[in-house]
Amino acid sequence: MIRNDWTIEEARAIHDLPVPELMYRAQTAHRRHFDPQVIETASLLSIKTGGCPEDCGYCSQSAHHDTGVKATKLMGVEAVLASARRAKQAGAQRFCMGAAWRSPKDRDMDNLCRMVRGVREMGLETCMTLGMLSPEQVARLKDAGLDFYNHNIDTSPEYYRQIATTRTMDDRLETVDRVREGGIKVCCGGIIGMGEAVDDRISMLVTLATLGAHPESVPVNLWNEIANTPVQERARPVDDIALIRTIALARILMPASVVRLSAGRTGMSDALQAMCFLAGANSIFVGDALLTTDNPAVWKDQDLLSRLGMRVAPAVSSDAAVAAE
Ligand code: SAM
Ligand code: DTB
Ligand code: SF4
Repeated sequence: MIRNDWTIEEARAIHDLPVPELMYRAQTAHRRHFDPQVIETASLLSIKTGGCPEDCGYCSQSAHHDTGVKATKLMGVEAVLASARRAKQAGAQRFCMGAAWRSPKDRDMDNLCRMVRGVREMGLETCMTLGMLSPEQVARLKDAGLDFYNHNIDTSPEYYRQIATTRTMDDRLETVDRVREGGIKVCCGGIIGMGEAVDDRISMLVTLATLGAHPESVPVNLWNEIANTPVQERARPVDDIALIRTIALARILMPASVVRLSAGRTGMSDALQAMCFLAGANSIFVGDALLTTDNPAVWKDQDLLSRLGMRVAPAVSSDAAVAAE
């Protein structure tokens, strides 16, 4: 049963279950909707890096923090398509293009649409993450064939103000709603390890799990440390068991959504990643880089999945509608 009426108390009780029981419930939910041997893969490209006017305290690309990331212009269409071709060769199923913008400029829309069309023609799924969108921009991207739009809520509504001040959680949710209404699949998750309390992780997941329809894709990022950012001061390492509990809770609350073990895998052991897959994570980013930080080498991921007896394939949810039944 897919529910969107979860309460914080219910979610807390699930989160705090003894780990054997928690894992059993997560596995049961996972197997009801997905083949547990299958991992979906996406590849990321930063098509416009740095110089972002937003002040997200965790991000290397905000112009508010002196992180050493150089600002670039929007890449040309051909260079983006060449990168997508390499990602496909490296085994990616989806190509996700990210831009360090508050929102795209209308003058860039033609080229963004060309990128979507070109990537799609290669047989890759398309995803973009460009900041806030107007309904007109959603319509144009949909028309170009965009499959997914990533727009994270990043943390709990309660902790949000500690993390970013140039926009609100409601601004984020408004774009998520527009994307949903425009018929593009929603990729929406957040970051853990920014000094938030366990209650914030639970509240973030309950916020996602009580949307009118669950996001089709839920990225869980472990904060990748960025020097000279405000979050560096407040960040606290997330212990392995806490990460596993967060993933399992995401799987149980949103059983038909793909849960992506996103940033932070370079610091994780093989055994921890395996536990995250058992807890219900069924997607990863592949390729040596995320946006401005590292990701495990392609051969390492191939070797890990082969030793686990898992295979790369589309994570097909047996439930076509992620919307609450
Ligand atoms: N500017 C657009 C936006 O904010 O939606 C798109 C790009 S932004 C970099 C995409 C997401 O990357 C953020 O919402 C955040 O969840 C994640 N992210 C950024 N910096 C990160 C970091 N240092 N560690 C983990 N995740 C990070
Ligand atoms: C998401 O949730 N994680 C990705 C993707 N969506 C765009 C981004 C991770 C970024 C990690 C930090 C960096 O490389 O700059
Ligand atoms: Fe800009 Fe996105 Fe980074 Fe925030 S997370 S500073 S909006 S690139």
